[in-house]
Amino acid sequence: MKRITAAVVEEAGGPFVVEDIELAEPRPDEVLVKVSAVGICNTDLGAAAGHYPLALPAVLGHEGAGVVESVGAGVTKVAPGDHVVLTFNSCGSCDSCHTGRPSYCQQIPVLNASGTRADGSTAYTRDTGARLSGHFFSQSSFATYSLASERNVVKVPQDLPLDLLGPLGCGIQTGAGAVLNAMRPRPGQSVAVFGAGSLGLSSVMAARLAGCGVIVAVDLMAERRELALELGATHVLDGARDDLTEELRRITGEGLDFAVDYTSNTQVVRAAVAALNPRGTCLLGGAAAPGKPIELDMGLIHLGRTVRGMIEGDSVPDVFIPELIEHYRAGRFPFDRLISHFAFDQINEAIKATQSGAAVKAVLTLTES
Ligand code: CXF
Ligand code: ZN
Repeated sequence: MKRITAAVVEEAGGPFVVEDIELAEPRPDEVLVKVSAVGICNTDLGAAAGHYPLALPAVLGHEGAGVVESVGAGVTKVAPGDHVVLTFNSCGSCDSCHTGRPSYCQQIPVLNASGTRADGSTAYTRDTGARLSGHFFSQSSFATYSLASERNVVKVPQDLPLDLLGPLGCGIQTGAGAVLNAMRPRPGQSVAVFGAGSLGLSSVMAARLAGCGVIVAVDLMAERRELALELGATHVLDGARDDLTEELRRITGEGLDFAVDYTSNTQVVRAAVAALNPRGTCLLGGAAAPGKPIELDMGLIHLGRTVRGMIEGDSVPDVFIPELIEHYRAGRFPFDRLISHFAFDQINEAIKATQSGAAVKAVLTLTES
């Protein structure tokens, strides 16, 4: 057992409370990581609000970055002292995993949002012996130490500050991968991004990197639209407009080649699909409540348009995260522009800043890096 400090959410909608708890030693396929910093993602907030089938109290957090402290007997991928980014976990043995699409793994819910390991156990307990949910995205990195699996640690270079890298494990790889892995636009093609938060702005940067001709960012907040222009958007639109489709058609002429929605607002998605050119593709990248319906014009789809879901930017994290780091080094992907730092014990303030829109991507710092 290891004594760690963790932010525990006690009940749905309640605050995070920083307290000392016990963490079990790594199993043979597990990796103990000393967390340097961790980003806050909307999925953490959804789980804390009780929107996921995960029992509370729980230790959440799934954009951790840190230093390997120790490894289980069977781990060969990393060694103590290695710098790692923690990402989502996948089983490695279903068809999606075998064909290089681990974010569509059959076991995604179990391995990332059940609050336990796949076998139902938890490594997290209170002094009283009471069990806590953890293993969120196989990492629960709102804590000084994280117990990850060998599959969801990604080794990263040691010369970059760890307090920047955590969001590459979820939000930033999702936004960038939507463009670089899922859309794969040809230079000059057009892209519209609906919702210019950390995912949308990562998509904007990736669209510029990919040489897109027209890059439209749509958001309700003027500051976000401003930032989108600085990061590569060629046009911005206020998401409150009721003529989004017409305006997008006016900007693009033939209609959009690609759209990606992060708002999960059905009206916005309908406007996005209607603005596509006949062979255009709209990705749905926002978290929608299970069972939420959407009505789309079947005729538009029949003419050749594609509407599809997108998780974690279709990323193979061991390949894509190092690529994003190289783009960052070369100045082509300045994702540091999205990040605001908060001390770990300021987690509730960081969440407020995330919810108000004051912070695009809040990162909590735990140790010097
Ligand atoms: C999730 C959404 C549900 C599947 C895994 C990834 N998003 C991350 O924040
Ligand atoms: Zn996330």
